[in-house]
Formats: sequence, C-alpha cells, structure tokens
Amino acid sequence: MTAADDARAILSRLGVPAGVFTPTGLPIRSPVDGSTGGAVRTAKPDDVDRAIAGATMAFDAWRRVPAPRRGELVRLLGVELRAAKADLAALVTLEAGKIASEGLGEVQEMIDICDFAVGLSRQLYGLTLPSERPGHHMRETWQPLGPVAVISAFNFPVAVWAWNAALALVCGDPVIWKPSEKTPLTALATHAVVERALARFGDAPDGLLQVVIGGREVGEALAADPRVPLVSATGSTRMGRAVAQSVAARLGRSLLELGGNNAMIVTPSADLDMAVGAIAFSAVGTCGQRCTTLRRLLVHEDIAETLIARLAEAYDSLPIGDPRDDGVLVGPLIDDAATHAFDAALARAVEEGGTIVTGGGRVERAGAYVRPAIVRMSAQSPVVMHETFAPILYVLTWRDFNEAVELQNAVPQGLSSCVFTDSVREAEQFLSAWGSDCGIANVNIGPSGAEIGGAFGGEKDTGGGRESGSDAWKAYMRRQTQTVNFSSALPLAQGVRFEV
Ligand code: UN1
Repeated sequence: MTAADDARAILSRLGVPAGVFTPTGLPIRSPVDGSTGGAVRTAKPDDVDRAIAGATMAFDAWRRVPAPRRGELVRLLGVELRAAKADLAALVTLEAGKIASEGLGEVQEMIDICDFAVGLSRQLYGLTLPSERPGHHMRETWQPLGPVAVISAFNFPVAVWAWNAALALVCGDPVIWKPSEKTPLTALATHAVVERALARFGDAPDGLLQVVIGGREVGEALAADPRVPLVSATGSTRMGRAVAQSVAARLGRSLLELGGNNAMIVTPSADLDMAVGAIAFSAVGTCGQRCTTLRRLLVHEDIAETLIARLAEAYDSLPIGDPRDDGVLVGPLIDDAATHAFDAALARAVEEGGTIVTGGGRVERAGAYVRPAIVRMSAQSPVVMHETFAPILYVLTWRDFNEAVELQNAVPQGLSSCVFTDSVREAEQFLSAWGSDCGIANVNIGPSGAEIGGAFGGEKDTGGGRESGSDAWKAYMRRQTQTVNFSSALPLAQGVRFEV
C-alpha cells in the first residue's frame, strides 16, 4: 500500500464520506513516499458564497447561545479529538510528513486549546468602569463578532485551525476553514470529528463549522467579503500581505501569523549540552518547516568552533527516513518545490560567501528527503534575511552581547527568539525593552514548540497577530462600551449643558 492509500483508509475509518473523492480536483499526495492517489472535490465560487451565507445565518443563532453552553460544544470536540487522536495524528504524518511523535503532538495541541477554550467560555470578562455622571453605570462587554475565516498552512494542518476554531466558537463566531491545498485530507478528517461533536451537542445551527477546499481564489473570496469580519491567516508573508490589503480595503479585521526567521544567541556561559539538544529539535524538527524553526544560530566566537563541531556530529547521525518509523527524527519536506527551494538557498548561501559545514543534498528514497544543513556565514546576507521553509541553519559569530541582540533583531521577521546563557544580566537584557523584538522570547529553550497557553505570533513581517492563549480571544469579539442611566435626570458628560 502506498502512503496515499493509507491516508484514504484512515479517512474512511474516521467517517469521511466517499463523496469527497473525485477523479479530478485537488490531488491527494503523500510526501512520505511521493505517492499520489485520486483527488478531492474543490469548491466553486458559488460554494464560497454559500458557505458565507450559511455562516451568517449560523451566527444569528449561535450568538444567542450562552457562552458556557458554547463551551460545551468545544468540550465535546476535545472528547472526540481524544478518541480520534491516533488516527488523526497518523494522517498528519502521512499528509504533512511529520514524524509520529510530532503528529501526536499536533493533535494534542488541538486538545489542549479545546480545554483552554472550555474554561474561557466562563471567563470572557469585561470591565466595570466608574462613570462621571451620577446614577450611571458604565461597563465594557465583549460581544460575538461574526463569521471568522481561517486560512491555514500545511505545516500545522490541523492545530492552527483548532487554535482559531476553539476560541471563535466560545466567543460566539462560526468558522469557515480554508486549509492548505497541500493538506486537504487532514481538514476533511478533522471535519468528520467535528460532525461527531456537533451530533452529540444536539442543537448547533447548520453552517457553524465549515470547510472549503480550494486554492488561492477561495482565500481571496473570503478575504474580500464584508460578511466575514475576521480573517485569520497563517502562511507566507507574501500571502499575508495580500490578505491584509484585501481585508483592510473593506475595513475588516485580519489576524496574521506569517513568516519567521528565528534566532538563538549562545553565550560563553551557556550549557552546551542543552543548547545542542535545543538546536537539533528546533532546527531540524518538522524538517525545518515550522514558523518557529531555528534558522539563525548566533554564537559567541570563543565557543563557536566547539559548538559547531558538536552540532556537525549530531547532524551527521540524524536518523532521516520514513516518518512513521520508530526512531526517525527527520521526515520529508512537503514536496519537490520545497526541495528545490532548499537546494537554491544553499547554492545562494555559498554565492554569498557561506561555507557548508554539513548536510545539503537528497537522501536516496522516494519522497522529498533532504539532509539538514549547517552553513557558516560571515554576515546576514540576503539569503539569511529570507525565510526558506527547509532545514538550513545559518551560523554567525559575535563578540559583544549587544552586537548579538542587534543581529537577532536585524531581519524583517519577528516571530520567535531565544538566548542560551547562565548570566542573569544577559537573559534579562534579552527580555528587556531593548532586547529581542520578537513576539516570543525564550531563555534556555529553543524558539519552537510553544505551549498553547501563551499568545502566539510576532511582529514586523510576521504580521502582528496573536492566536491561541492569553487574551488572544479578544480578536474574535467586538468590544462594546455600555452606559446605563438609572437616575431620573439626564446629565451630560464633560459638564455640557443642553437644555430644551
Ligand atoms: C507554526 O509553525 O505555524 O510553537 C505554528 C510551535 C508550535 C506551533 C507552530 N506550537 O512550534
């Protein structure tokens, strides 16, 4: 059986109706062995319109449901996800190429955000504010916003939808999901799990949770439609810029989680055993295809040779292969286009003065398998400034800690960052107002693998959005300032007199 056949078998086990498959449409493929097998139906322009109309109707009903009851649907989704965890994770592995443990971790991330959102459904707190007028109450309330479009990327094909959907649901918003064209199967499988949660819930309105499979035109239609007040998009900076402009043109709201170019600063006092482990996971985990992947290693010149030698040794023994196999740590890239981008970036790095320490090139097997690379650079040349979604780690050295922080901040992206140090001074400077300029800043932890409890996202070309934990839920609601006059007079604010 090919991996594409395996994927179809899991789909039918998860209850996805056979009707989603068509002879033409979006081809089903697996990066695990490069196999293809059939296609899934894609949306026509009318389908997008119908989905938005359905979500608009659903919103009218769902916003009237008390938030803790909305939380009950998310609780049931968490229960169904737990039951489907093994199958859904296996499908993530087959369709996105993640190793088994990371596939399971991705589904766990969905379950975690469901648990978070269930609690949140009783904590959508507003404020009471002192009114300057006698006999008046003033407060701030958070109201449901309306249909939310979620445009997600192949690399976290289901977790990022869950971050958005779990929060949107408790906030009172329907969700229309446009998954990546590269990972339609995991979206369809997730939707089958959603259907089970909806059936157990009983009386959710039709159109509350929808999936629209298709290409760029689906995303464009969702971004341009004024009936969709919030568009949450994850992907490249180029895609995010297009979405943001379209949404802004109609004065809608966008929530963007775009490219990263994440760095680790390693100082002379760092625990190098810990640093090597963190670098390996964050630079080659998910085959370098996380937004939070470590792409730049900024190491003090006194320890550079030692650290690079240790890393080269670790890289040379990396188990690369079928992501379903025990012990494998590096699976395939998503497709051939990604391997070409990997090759091209390495060639460019050499042209720009870089030296390849280890890695580069293909692993001889069917599928898009490459050898993760380490490249020494003497400067942050254009290729280093650019996010290549592949396992390439650029190494640069520094002498002064301020210089290291400057290098870290000198790229267009601002997602995640970290420092390895035993110095409180360095750690705290890194976390200060003149330290890391990223949305995520860690000490003695790599830049990837964030928990759902914190707000996730970053600055500059990363798009400025925050998803997942903390108060990210506020993006899915509309703030309303309410003032109630319970006196029998009509005093005006600021002492204005207007008597008729
Ligand atoms: C992404 O790559 O789009 O912090 C999300 C992490 C994961 C999420 C990554 N929890 O690496």
